[in-house]
Amino acid sequence: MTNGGGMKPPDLKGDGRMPEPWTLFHGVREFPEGTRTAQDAAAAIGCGVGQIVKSLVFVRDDEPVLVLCSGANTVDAGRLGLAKADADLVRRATGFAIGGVPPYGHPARLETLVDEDLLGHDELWAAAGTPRSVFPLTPAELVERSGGTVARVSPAS
Ligand code: 5CA
Repeated sequence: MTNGGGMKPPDLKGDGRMPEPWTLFHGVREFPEGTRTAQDAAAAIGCGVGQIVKSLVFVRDDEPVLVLCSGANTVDAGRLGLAKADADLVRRATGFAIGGVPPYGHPARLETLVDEDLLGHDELWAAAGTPRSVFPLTPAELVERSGGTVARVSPAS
């Protein structure tokens, strides 16, 4: 993992050291055919697209905001006051490139919103840092490890 932009590393273990990715993501599965998009990931895993966690970076007041969105949903950026980040900011804010951004394990803590619809599944799958790797976790684990706030992120129906 990189630590660009002079940001402080996370202190998940309380000793100021950077956690290694393999201590953060358990049960990682690699798919040579690729898991770059939520649809690709669901097809490879054989799960519903709604079980895929999209890790999307936006900007609000010049600060990055991470939205952990169900693969079945789109983010209502306008209602949330968010603008989409470009690929450079995604990399600087998370340490990872688009298509492999994990929901936590970033070089600095990000304001994070968790799509409430993700809580309706027993098992979720998220990117493990590359466009070919994913790992399973429960909604409770996602909320706890990301430190995110559960919210409605998609347009009101
Ligand atoms: N590995 C999959 C499933 S976990 C994954 O990472 N999906 S994702 O949705 O979290 O990441 C892909 C998202 O990156 C796209 O939905 C899109 O919102 C965003 N994206 C794709 N290209 C760009 C780009 N050029 N600039 C900014 N964001 C982009």
